[in-house]
Amino acid sequence: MKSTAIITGITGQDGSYLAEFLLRRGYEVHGIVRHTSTESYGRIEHLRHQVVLHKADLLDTGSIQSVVENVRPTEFYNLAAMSFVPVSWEQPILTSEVTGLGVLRALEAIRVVNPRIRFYQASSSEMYGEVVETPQSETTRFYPRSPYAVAKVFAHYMTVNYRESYNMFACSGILFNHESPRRGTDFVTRKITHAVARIKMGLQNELRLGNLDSMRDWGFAGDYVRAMWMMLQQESPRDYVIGTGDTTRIRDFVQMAFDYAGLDPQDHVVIDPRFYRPAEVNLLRANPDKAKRELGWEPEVDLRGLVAMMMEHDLELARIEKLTVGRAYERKAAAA
Ligand code: NDP
Ligand code: GDR
Repeated sequence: MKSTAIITGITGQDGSYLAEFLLRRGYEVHGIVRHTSTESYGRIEHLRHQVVLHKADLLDTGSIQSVVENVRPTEFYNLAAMSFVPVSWEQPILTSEVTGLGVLRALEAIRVVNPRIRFYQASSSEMYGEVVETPQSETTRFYPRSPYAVAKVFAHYMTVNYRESYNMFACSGILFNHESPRRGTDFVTRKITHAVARIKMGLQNELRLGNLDSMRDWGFAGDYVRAMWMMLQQESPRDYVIGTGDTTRIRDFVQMAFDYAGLDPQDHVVIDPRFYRPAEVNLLRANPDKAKRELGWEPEVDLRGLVAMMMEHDLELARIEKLTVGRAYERKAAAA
Protein backbone atom coordinates (compact mmCIF):
# COMPACT_ATOMS: atom_id res chain seq x y z
CA MET A 1 0.00 0.00 0.00
CA LYS A 2 1.27 3.48 -0.87
CA SER A 3 2.31 5.51 2.19
CA THR A 4 0.40 8.74 2.61
CA ALA A 5 1.54 11.62 4.79
CA ILE A 6 -0.05 14.81 6.02
CA ILE A 7 2.39 17.61 6.85
CA THR A 8 1.26 20.64 8.84
CA GLY A 9 3.61 23.59 8.35
CA ILE A 10 4.43 22.44 4.80
CA THR A 11 5.08 26.06 3.75
CA GLY A 12 7.78 26.40 6.43
CA GLN A 13 11.47 25.56 6.24
CA ASP A 14 11.19 21.98 7.51
CA GLY A 15 7.87 21.27 5.81
CA SER A 16 9.35 22.00 2.39
CA TYR A 17 12.38 19.73 2.95
CA LEU A 18 10.22 16.96 4.42
CA ALA A 19 7.80 17.12 1.47
CA GLU A 20 10.73 16.71 -0.95
CA PHE A 21 12.13 13.85 1.12
CA LEU A 22 8.82 11.93 1.27
CA LEU A 23 8.09 12.48 -2.44
CA ARG A 24 11.50 10.97 -3.26
CA ARG A 25 10.41 7.92 -1.26
CA GLY A 26 7.19 7.53 -3.25
CA TYR A 27 4.79 8.95 -0.66
CA GLU A 28 1.53 10.64 -1.50
CA VAL A 29 2.06 13.99 0.25
CA HIS A 30 -0.72 16.22 1.59
CA GLY A 31 0.02 19.58 3.15
CA ILE A 32 -2.06 21.69 5.49
CA VAL A 33 -1.93 25.41 4.70
CA ARG A 34 -3.78 28.17 6.47
CA HIS A 35 -5.82 30.76 4.68
CA THR A 36 -4.06 34.09 4.11
CA SER A 37 -5.15 37.06 2.00
CA THR A 38 -2.17 36.47 -0.29
CA GLU A 39 -0.70 33.00 -0.81
CA SER A 40 2.87 32.58 0.46
CA TYR A 41 3.91 29.20 -0.86
CA GLY A 42 7.41 30.27 -2.01
CA ARG A 43 9.26 27.36 -0.40
CA ILE A 44 7.01 24.74 -2.04
CA GLU A 45 6.36 26.48 -5.36
CA HIS A 46 8.47 23.83 -7.13
CA LEU A 47 6.35 21.06 -5.55
CA ARG A 48 2.89 22.52 -6.18
CA HIS A 49 1.94 19.87 -8.73
CA GLN A 50 3.29 16.97 -6.68
CA VAL A 51 1.54 17.63 -3.36
CA VAL A 52 -2.11 18.14 -2.43
CA LEU A 53 -2.78 21.23 -0.32
CA HIS A 54 -5.69 21.52 2.10
CA LYS A 55 -6.84 24.69 3.85
CA ALA A 56 -6.98 24.13 7.60
CA ASP A 57 -5.67 25.77 10.75
CA LEU A 58 -4.27 24.41 14.02
CA LEU A 59 -6.59 26.89 15.75
CA ASP A 60 -9.62 25.04 14.35
CA THR A 61 -10.05 21.40 15.42
CA GLY A 62 -12.82 20.67 12.90
CA SER A 63 -10.70 21.80 9.98
CA ILE A 64 -7.83 19.48 10.98
CA GLN A 65 -10.19 16.58 11.62
CA SER A 66 -11.85 16.85 8.22
CA VAL A 67 -8.47 16.78 6.44
CA VAL A 68 -7.51 13.66 8.41
CA GLU A 69 -10.90 12.07 7.57
CA ASN A 70 -10.61 12.88 3.86
CA VAL A 71 -6.97 11.91 3.40
CA ARG A 72 -6.79 8.91 5.78
CA PRO A 73 -2.99 9.15 6.00
CA THR A 74 -0.58 6.54 7.33
CA GLU A 75 1.66 9.26 8.86
CA PHE A 76 1.03 12.75 10.22
CA TYR A 77 3.94 15.17 10.72
CA ASN A 78 3.03 18.11 12.92
CA LEU A 79 5.50 20.85 12.02
CA ALA A 80 3.21 23.89 12.20
CA ALA A 81 3.91 26.37 14.98
CA MET A 82 4.44 30.00 15.82
CA SER A 83 8.15 29.23 15.82
CA PHE A 84 9.93 32.56 16.33
CA VAL A 85 10.92 32.82 20.01
CA PRO A 86 10.89 36.67 20.41
CA VAL A 87 7.33 36.94 19.06
CA SER A 88 6.20 34.49 21.74
CA TRP A 89 6.65 37.25 24.36
CA GLU A 90 4.65 39.69 22.22
CA GLN A 91 1.90 37.15 21.45
CA PRO A 92 2.01 34.58 24.27
CA ILE A 93 -1.61 33.57 23.98
CA LEU A 94 -1.54 33.04 20.24
CA THR A 95 1.72 31.10 20.69
CA SER A 96 0.15 28.88 23.34
CA GLU A 97 -2.92 28.32 21.14
CA VAL A 98 -0.94 27.32 18.04
CA THR A 99 2.30 25.84 19.34
CA GLY A 100 0.76 24.24 22.44
CA LEU A 101 -2.97 23.55 22.13
CA GLY A 102 -2.71 23.15 18.34
CA VAL A 103 -0.82 19.92 18.91
CA LEU A 104 -3.55 18.62 21.18
CA ARG A 105 -6.11 19.42 18.48
CA ALA A 106 -4.10 17.39 15.95
CA LEU A 107 -3.71 14.48 18.39
CA GLU A 108 -7.45 14.51 19.12
CA ALA A 109 -8.32 14.52 15.42
CA ILE A 110 -6.12 11.45 14.92
CA ARG A 111 -7.42 9.65 18.00
CA VAL A 112 -11.01 10.11 16.83
CA VAL A 113 -10.49 9.29 13.14
CA ASN A 114 -7.86 6.54 13.33
CA PRO A 115 -5.48 6.14 16.28
CA ARG A 116 -3.20 3.91 14.18
CA ILE A 117 -1.96 6.92 12.18
CA ARG A 118 1.69 7.48 13.12
CA PHE A 119 2.26 10.95 14.58
CA TYR A 120 5.42 13.05 14.68
CA GLN A 121 5.64 16.13 16.93
CA ALA A 122 8.25 18.86 16.33
CA SER A 123 9.61 19.26 19.85
CA SER A 124 12.47 21.67 20.46
CA SER A 125 15.77 22.06 22.30
CA GLU A 126 14.29 25.34 23.57
CA MET A 127 12.51 23.14 26.14
CA TYR A 128 15.89 22.75 27.91
CA GLY A 129 16.14 26.54 28.26
CA GLU A 130 18.29 27.34 31.28
CA VAL A 131 20.04 24.01 30.93
CA VAL A 132 20.54 21.81 33.98
CA GLU A 133 23.24 19.69 32.29
CA THR A 134 25.36 19.72 29.13
CA PRO A 135 25.09 18.08 26.67
CA GLN A 136 21.30 17.67 26.70
CA SER A 137 19.78 14.23 26.14
CA GLU A 138 16.30 12.65 26.25
CA THR A 139 16.57 12.39 30.05
CA THR A 140 17.63 16.01 30.72
CA ARG A 141 15.03 17.94 32.74
CA PHE A 142 13.23 20.76 30.89
CA TYR A 143 13.50 24.40 32.06
CA PRO A 144 11.66 26.45 29.42
CA ARG A 145 12.54 30.16 29.22
CA SER A 146 9.94 31.66 26.82
CA PRO A 147 6.22 31.31 26.14
CA TYR A 148 7.26 29.42 22.98
CA ALA A 149 9.28 26.91 25.00
CA VAL A 150 6.51 26.49 27.60
CA ALA A 151 4.03 25.76 24.79
CA LYS A 152 6.45 23.19 23.32
CA VAL A 153 6.78 21.46 26.71
CA PHE A 154 2.97 21.21 26.91
CA ALA A 155 2.85 19.78 23.38
CA HIS A 156 5.70 17.38 24.14
CA TYR A 157 4.00 15.90 27.18
CA MET A 158 0.63 15.73 25.39
CA THR A 159 2.34 13.62 22.73
CA VAL A 160 3.82 11.34 25.42
CA ASN A 161 0.43 11.24 27.13
CA TYR A 162 -1.46 10.17 23.99
CA ARG A 163 1.14 7.47 23.38
CA GLU A 164 0.78 6.12 26.89
CA SER A 165 -2.99 6.61 27.29
CA TYR A 166 -4.23 5.48 23.86
CA ASN A 167 -1.34 3.33 22.71
CA MET A 168 -0.85 5.68 19.75
CA PHE A 169 2.34 5.66 17.68
CA ALA A 170 3.21 9.21 18.69
CA CYS A 171 6.83 10.42 18.88
CA SER A 172 8.60 13.68 19.53
CA GLY A 173 11.85 14.64 17.92
CA ILE A 174 13.65 17.04 20.24
CA LEU A 175 15.41 18.93 17.48
CA PHE A 176 18.23 21.38 18.04
CA ASN A 177 18.55 24.43 15.77
CA HIS A 178 18.65 23.53 12.11
CA GLU A 179 19.11 25.99 9.31
CA SER A 180 19.24 26.21 5.53
CA PRO A 181 18.93 28.68 2.67
CA ARG A 182 15.16 28.38 3.29
CA ARG A 183 15.37 29.60 6.90
CA GLY A 184 13.29 32.71 7.59
CA THR A 185 15.38 35.90 7.57
CA ASP A 186 14.41 36.77 11.18
CA PHE A 187 16.32 33.78 12.59
CA VAL A 188 19.88 34.67 13.44
CA THR A 189 21.84 32.48 10.99
CA ARG A 190 19.85 33.53 7.94
CA LYS A 191 19.66 37.13 9.14
CA ILE A 192 23.46 37.07 9.16
CA THR A 193 24.09 35.32 5.81
CA HIS A 194 21.43 37.40 4.08
CA ALA A 195 22.87 40.66 5.41
CA VAL A 196 26.52 39.72 4.74
CA ALA A 197 25.65 38.89 1.13
CA ARG A 198 23.82 42.21 0.71
CA ILE A 199 26.75 44.09 2.28
CA LYS A 200 29.09 42.33 -0.14
CA MET A 201 26.95 43.53 -3.06
CA GLY A 202 26.76 47.09 -1.72
CA LEU A 203 23.03 46.84 -0.96
CA GLN A 204 23.37 47.58 2.78
CA ASN A 205 26.16 48.52 5.14
CA GLU A 206 25.06 47.56 8.63
CA LEU A 207 23.95 44.39 10.42
CA ARG A 208 22.16 44.97 13.73
CA LEU A 209 22.21 42.03 16.15
CA GLY A 210 21.47 41.26 19.81
CA ASN A 211 23.27 38.87 22.16
CA LEU A 212 26.33 37.41 20.41
CA ASP A 213 27.42 35.31 23.40
CA SER A 214 24.76 32.61 23.38
CA MET A 215 25.70 29.25 21.89
CA ARG A 216 23.73 26.97 19.60
CA ASP A 217 24.08 23.46 18.18
CA TRP A 218 23.40 24.12 14.49
CA GLY A 219 22.76 21.55 11.78
CA PHE A 220 21.26 21.42 8.29
CA ALA A 221 17.46 21.13 8.01
CA GLY A 222 17.72 18.56 5.19
CA ASP A 223 19.48 16.15 7.57
CA TYR A 224 16.93 16.71 10.32
CA VAL A 225 13.79 15.90 8.30
CA ARG A 226 15.37 12.51 7.55
CA ALA A 227 15.46 11.89 11.30
CA MET A 228 11.73 12.72 11.58
CA TRP A 229 10.89 10.07 8.99
CA MET A 230 13.23 7.52 10.61
CA MET A 231 11.41 7.91 13.94
CA LEU A 232 8.10 6.95 12.35
CA GLN A 233 9.60 3.83 10.70
CA GLN A 234 10.65 2.19 14.01
CA GLU A 235 8.88 -0.76 15.58
CA SER A 236 7.87 1.23 18.63
CA PRO A 237 7.42 4.96 19.20
CA ARG A 238 10.15 6.77 21.13
CA ASP A 239 11.42 10.31 21.54
CA TYR A 240 14.85 11.29 20.21
CA VAL A 241 17.27 14.19 20.54
CA ILE A 242 18.55 15.31 17.13
CA GLY A 243 21.59 17.58 16.94
CA THR A 244 25.24 17.55 15.97
CA GLY A 245 26.84 17.43 19.44
CA ASP A 246 28.86 20.60 18.70
CA THR A 247 28.05 24.10 19.86
CA THR A 248 29.11 27.48 18.49
CA ARG A 249 28.82 31.05 19.73
CA ILE A 250 26.66 33.41 17.62
CA ARG A 251 29.75 35.65 17.44
CA ASP A 252 31.70 32.84 15.74
CA PHE A 253 28.94 32.22 13.22
CA VAL A 254 29.08 35.94 12.41
CA GLN A 255 32.84 35.66 11.87
CA MET A 256 32.46 32.61 9.62
CA ALA A 257 29.92 34.33 7.39
CA PHE A 258 31.97 37.54 7.09
CA ASP A 259 35.13 35.50 6.42
CA TYR A 260 33.30 33.69 3.64
CA ALA A 261 32.58 37.02 1.96
CA GLY A 262 36.08 38.40 2.66
CA LEU A 263 34.70 41.15 4.92
CA ASP A 264 35.41 42.26 8.51
CA PRO A 265 32.43 42.15 10.93
CA GLN A 266 33.88 45.02 12.93
CA ASP A 267 33.15 47.33 9.99
CA HIS A 268 29.47 46.39 9.85
CA VAL A 269 28.01 44.75 12.99
CA VAL A 270 26.11 46.99 15.42
CA ILE A 271 24.81 45.67 18.74
CA ASP A 272 21.20 46.71 19.13
CA PRO A 273 19.49 46.06 22.51
CA ARG A 274 16.15 45.75 20.65
CA PHE A 275 17.24 42.22 19.76
CA TYR A 276 17.94 41.14 23.35
CA ARG A 277 15.33 38.80 24.85
CA PRO A 278 13.58 39.10 28.23
CA ALA A 279 15.13 35.71 29.11
CA GLU A 280 17.94 34.12 27.12
CA VAL A 281 18.83 30.49 26.44
CA ASN A 282 22.59 30.68 26.76
CA LEU A 283 23.91 27.27 25.84
CA LEU A 284 22.52 24.37 23.85
CA ARG A 285 24.48 21.27 22.90
CA ALA A 286 22.86 17.98 21.95
CA ASN A 287 23.73 14.48 22.95
CA PRO A 288 22.38 12.62 19.89
CA ASP A 289 23.77 9.19 20.93
CA LYS A 290 20.36 7.50 21.18
CA ALA A 291 19.38 8.61 17.65
CA LYS A 292 22.72 7.43 16.29
CA ARG A 293 22.44 4.08 18.05
CA GLU A 294 18.77 3.26 17.49
CA LEU A 295 17.93 5.09 14.26
CA GLY A 296 21.35 5.02 12.63
CA TRP A 297 20.96 8.77 12.05
CA GLU A 298 24.04 10.90 11.31
CA PRO A 299 24.17 14.49 10.06
CA GLU A 300 25.83 14.81 6.65
CA VAL A 301 26.44 18.58 6.54
CA ASP A 302 28.78 20.23 9.09
CA LEU A 303 28.69 23.88 10.17
CA ARG A 304 31.30 24.99 7.64
CA GLY A 305 29.29 23.31 4.87
CA LEU A 306 26.10 24.92 6.15
CA VAL A 307 27.61 28.42 6.18
CA ALA A 308 28.93 27.89 2.63
CA MET A 309 25.53 26.64 1.42
CA MET A 310 23.67 29.60 2.94
CA MET A 311 26.23 32.16 1.83
CA GLU A 312 26.26 30.88 -1.77
CA HIS A 313 22.47 31.05 -1.90
CA ASP A 314 22.31 34.53 -0.39
CA LEU A 315 25.13 35.88 -2.57
CA GLU A 316 23.18 34.72 -5.62
CA LEU A 317 19.99 36.36 -4.27
CA ALA A 318 21.87 39.61 -3.63
CA ARG A 319 23.33 39.53 -7.17
CA ILE A 320 19.82 39.18 -8.60
CA GLU A 321 18.53 41.96 -6.31
CA LYS A 322 21.33 44.27 -7.43
CA LEU A 323 20.64 43.58 -11.09
CA THR A 324 16.89 44.13 -10.60
CA VAL A 325 17.39 47.36 -8.67
CA GLY A 326 19.86 48.58 -11.34
CA ARG A 327 17.43 47.83 -14.18
CA ALA A 328 14.51 49.50 -12.39
CA TYR A 329 16.70 52.57 -11.82
CA GLU A 330 17.67 52.70 -15.49
CA ARG A 331 14.02 52.38 -16.59
CA LYS A 332 12.97 55.16 -14.21
CA ALA A 333 15.86 57.39 -15.35
CA ALA A 334 14.99 56.78 -19.01
CA ALA A 335 11.32 57.62 -18.39
CA ALA A 336 12.08 60.86 -16.53
P1 NDP B 1 8.72 27.80 10.20
O1 NDP B 1 8.45 28.98 11.06
O2 NDP B 1 9.58 27.94 8.99
O3 NDP B 1 7.32 27.18 9.71
C1 NDP B 1 6.18 27.17 10.55
C2 NDP B 1 5.00 26.66 9.75
O4 NDP B 1 3.85 26.64 10.60
C3 NDP B 1 4.63 27.52 8.54
O5 NDP B 1 4.29 26.65 7.47
C4 NDP B 1 3.39 28.27 9.02
O6 NDP B 1 2.51 28.64 7.98
C5 NDP B 1 2.74 27.17 9.87
N1 NDP B 1 1.73 27.69 10.79
C6 NDP B 1 1.87 28.70 11.69
N2 NDP B 1 0.71 28.90 12.36
C7 NDP B 1 -0.17 27.98 11.87
C8 NDP B 1 -1.53 27.69 12.16
N3 NDP B 1 -2.23 28.36 13.06
N4 NDP B 1 -2.14 26.67 11.47
C9 NDP B 1 -1.46 25.99 10.52
N5 NDP B 1 -0.18 26.24 10.19
C10 NDP B 1 0.46 27.22 10.87
O7 NDP B 1 9.32 26.67 11.16
P2 NDP B 1 10.41 25.53 10.87
O8 NDP B 1 10.11 24.87 9.60
O9 NDP B 1 11.76 26.07 11.15
O10 NDP B 1 10.12 24.53 12.08
C11 NDP B 1 9.16 23.48 11.96
C12 NDP B 1 8.71 23.04 13.34
O11 NDP B 1 9.81 22.57 14.08
C13 NDP B 1 8.08 24.15 14.19
O12 NDP B 1 7.09 23.54 14.98
C14 NDP B 1 9.23 24.63 15.07
O13 NDP B 1 8.72 25.18 16.26
C15 NDP B 1 9.94 23.32 15.30
N6 NDP B 1 11.36 23.39 15.54
C16 NDP B 1 12.19 24.05 14.66
C17 NDP B 1 13.54 24.04 14.84
C18 NDP B 1 14.45 24.74 13.89
O14 NDP B 1 15.63 24.93 14.26
N7 NDP B 1 14.02 25.10 12.69
C19 NDP B 1 14.16 23.31 15.99
C20 NDP B 1 13.19 22.64 16.84
C21 NDP B 1 11.87 22.69 16.60
P3 NDP B 1 2.67 30.06 7.19
O15 NDP B 1 3.63 29.77 6.06
O16 NDP B 1 1.28 30.30 6.74
O17 NDP B 1 3.20 31.06 8.15
P1 GDR C 1 16.29 30.27 18.55
O1 GDR C 1 16.81 30.86 17.15
O2 GDR C 1 15.73 31.33 19.43
O3 GDR C 1 17.40 29.43 19.09
O4 GDR C 1 15.06 29.37 18.08
P2 GDR C 1 17.27 32.31 16.69
O5 GDR C 1 18.05 32.10 15.46
O6 GDR C 1 16.13 33.26 16.64
O7 GDR C 1 18.23 32.81 17.90
C1 GDR C 1 19.43 32.13 18.22
C2 GDR C 1 20.25 32.97 19.19
O8 GDR C 1 20.76 34.13 18.50
C3 GDR C 1 20.65 35.25 19.37
N1 GDR C 1 20.59 36.49 18.58
C4 GDR C 1 19.63 36.81 17.70
N2 GDR C 1 18.53 36.12 17.28
C5 GDR C 1 17.76 36.71 16.33
N3 GDR C 1 16.69 36.03 15.86
N4 GDR C 1 18.02 37.95 15.82
C6 GDR C 1 19.11 38.68 16.23
O9 GDR C 1 19.33 39.79 15.77
C7 GDR C 1 19.96 38.08 17.20
N5 GDR C 1 21.10 38.47 17.81
C8 GDR C 1 21.47 37.51 18.64
C9 GDR C 1 19.37 34.97 20.15
O10 GDR C 1 19.32 35.80 21.32
C10 GDR C 1 19.51 33.49 20.41
O11 GDR C 1 20.32 33.29 21.56
C11 GDR C 1 15.11 28.56 16.92
C12 GDR C 1 13.68 28.48 16.36
O12 GDR C 1 13.73 27.82 15.11
C13 GDR C 1 12.78 27.71 17.29
O13 GDR C 1 11.49 27.51 16.66
C14 GDR C 1 13.42 26.34 17.58
O14 GDR C 1 12.61 25.60 18.46
C15 GDR C 1 14.81 26.56 18.17
O15 GDR C 1 15.59 27.28 17.23
C16 GDR C 1 15.50 25.22 18.44
